[in-house]
Amino acid sequence: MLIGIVGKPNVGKSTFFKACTLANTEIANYPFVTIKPNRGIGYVRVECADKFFNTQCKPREGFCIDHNRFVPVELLDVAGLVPGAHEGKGMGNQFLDDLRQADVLVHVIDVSGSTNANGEPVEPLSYNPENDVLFLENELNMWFFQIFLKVWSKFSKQVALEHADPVKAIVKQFSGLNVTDDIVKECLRELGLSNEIAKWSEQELKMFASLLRKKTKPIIIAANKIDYPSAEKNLEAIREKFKDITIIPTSSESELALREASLKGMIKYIPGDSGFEIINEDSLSEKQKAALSFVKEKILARLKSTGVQDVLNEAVFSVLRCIYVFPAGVSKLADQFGNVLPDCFILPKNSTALDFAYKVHSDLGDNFIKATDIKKKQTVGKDHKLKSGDVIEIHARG
Ligand SMILES: Nc1nc2c(ncn2[C@@H]2O[C@H](COP(=O)(O)OP(=O)(O)OP(=O)(O)O)[C@@H](O)[C@H]2O)c(=O)[nH]1
Ligand SMILES: [Mg+2]
Repeated sequence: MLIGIVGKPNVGKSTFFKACTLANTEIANYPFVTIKPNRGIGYVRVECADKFFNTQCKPREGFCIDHNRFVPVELLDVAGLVPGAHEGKGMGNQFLDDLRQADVLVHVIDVSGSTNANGEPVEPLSYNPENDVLFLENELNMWFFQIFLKVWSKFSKQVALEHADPVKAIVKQFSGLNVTDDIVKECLRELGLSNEIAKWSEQELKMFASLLRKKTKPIIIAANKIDYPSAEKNLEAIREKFKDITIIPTSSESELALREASLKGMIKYIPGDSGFEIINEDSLSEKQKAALSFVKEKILARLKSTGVQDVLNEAVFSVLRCIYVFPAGVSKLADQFGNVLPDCFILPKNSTALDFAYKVHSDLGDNFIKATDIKKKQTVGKDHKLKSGDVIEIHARG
């Protein structure tokens, strides 16, 4: 699972990334601070199966606090995009190539309207962040279009010459973009495009590239800097305008402050929670106390969370509709080293027991006999569709 973090410069992409990963990341109030992409591990938060079994898990990756399991996902924070990036403006869009493998994109916008189109600081509320939603989609679509355009003429003629299946040929040619048979078929059907791809006009290719982008790189919006006094006005307007996009208000700076305070042992904070506890009041400076009380009153009391954890969760479980499943045995929940529920896997929507077996180990998939739903103590077959929170044992030959 790779989550790309995109947006114009200076909106808080690196702050969002750092809040999720606690990686050493450069943050500053001017455009193009990030040039080389930052790659790191963040976590989605799910209810751990150890709650159901009334036990305490021991994750091999990630961690678990009070039955809240944090399952790793990969994050990529890239340089800012400006309008015209596909023509080389700003940093251009070459760096987007790092996002080819992304499953979903978090578009960070500055909902306080205090950064202009180029990411330069301006008066709060003086810039309309609606523009950013539109321009970013356009830049991403143009990025895809150019990838296609570069090879299309030669490629489409070759497909015609060899009487190849155009769907399979497209999937193979653009495999680096996470394209699947089903997605290509859906695009052709929805756009009413013919299988004779060499005959498509440039306009048709553009439409195809845009729809494929939308399906392979869906977007969720992090409406960041919601801590600015009147940012909520902009949030409402944007929600009204873009009803089909998930938009979550975030204060990445607040999340970062909470995570760092928690790491230093000053507070107990479970990422995504609506509150925190101060562990040692005396260890806090006046400035730290003021910052924490700001977060508590202005963000957590009003919005119920800083939004950062919600964005990762929504991206994976609502936008992509992925599920999470734990492998275990009927007779014991631990692996051979005694680690209870050591793994939790994120799987694509509609995954079956057989898909899960392959995810755990290809041998288990190849030699699959049956599976057991351990919570229900029920035997299930290879086509059984799994759901989030399932705990599954695979029975295989050999
Ligand atoms: N008030 C407020 N400021 C924020 C928030 N998130 C980030 N900032 C500030 O916004 C500025 C830009 O943050 P960065 O994380 O460097 O932004 P970026 O999008 O990575 O910028 P580039 O790398 O230049 O594209 C910094 O001054 C941050 O402290 C937030 O939630 N609230
Ligand atoms: Mg940055």
